[in-house]
Amino acid sequence: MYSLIGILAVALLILILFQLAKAGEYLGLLKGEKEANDRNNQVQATLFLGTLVFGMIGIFWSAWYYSDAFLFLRTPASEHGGAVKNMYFWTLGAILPIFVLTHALLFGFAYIYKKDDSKLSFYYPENNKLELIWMAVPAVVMVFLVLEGMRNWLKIMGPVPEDRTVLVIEATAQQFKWDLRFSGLDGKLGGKSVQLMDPENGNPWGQDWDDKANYDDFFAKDSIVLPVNVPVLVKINSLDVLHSFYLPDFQVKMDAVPGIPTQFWFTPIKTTEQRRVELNQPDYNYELACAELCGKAHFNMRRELFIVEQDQYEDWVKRQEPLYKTLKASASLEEEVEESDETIAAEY
Ligand SMILES: [Cu+2]
Repeated sequence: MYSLIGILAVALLILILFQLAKAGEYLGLLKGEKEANDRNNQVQATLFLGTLVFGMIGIFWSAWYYSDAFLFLRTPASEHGGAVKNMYFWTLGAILPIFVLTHALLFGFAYIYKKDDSKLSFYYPENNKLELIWMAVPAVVMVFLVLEGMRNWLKIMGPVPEDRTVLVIEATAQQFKWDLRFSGLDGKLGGKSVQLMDPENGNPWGQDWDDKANYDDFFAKDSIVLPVNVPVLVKINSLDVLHSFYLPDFQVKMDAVPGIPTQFWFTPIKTTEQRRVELNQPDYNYELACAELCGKAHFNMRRELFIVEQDQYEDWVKRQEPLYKTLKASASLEEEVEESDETIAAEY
């Protein structure tokens, strides 16, 4: 409500200034055309200067005021998160001075060089040295930023170093949920195939039941639990539209694209407990969010994520029921039902 009143007040102020300028112009017209133009130029130039000053104050004030809401300003909870955060500040450090300088020149010149009959304009068509400098400096900065970005990209998207055991999970997105398949304690995700997809018979992801690695694969039902200090490789798919697998605290995000498998890996370095202490928020939880507006219930794709010690993780895994086990239980139940139907039929 207050912000609405604020916006209205600013809009009204601009309107009043505009009307005052107009009134001044008409008044000037009565006195003479030239005077009116001069006056108008003066008002325009002052407005340019005001835009520069108030615009800059507004930009820096809002960045400071909302800094708590920027998750990327927090200490990252993953191994490579620090590198991503550094890149953000390198980029900001490179563009912020340029941003301030170009805007000061743009609006400042409009004020300083407003129409003045006592000044003559200066014809200055080109300066090769100047052009070379303003092409070369941004080019060098860009090359540095891109190379640093590539280096980190290859680290995050590339294979996990061979000397580290990795936990592979598979995230399949659809409107509006994530299905997260864990490899169980054998550490292997079982094979699957599009041909085997059979949602009606409880195999929506086409898991191949001839592959024994599938027997202990399970889907995380409510919250997701991951062990601390273990590299997690996330294999990402989508069944319908674009989604995006986003873990803000860990500085990782990857699009889920239908038909194109994507992946990344990250290593959580802080348990949920440690994060709660660090932020001094006893109820704080990590979250998995969909970062691609994917439809009406996009917000519904949010899931809670817990980072725990290895032994707690193993306890959690033991409590999960693999899909294979669920299917087998219901199949033997069906057989029993069929059998009893047959006995009943035989009796009569
Ligand atoms: Cu989504």
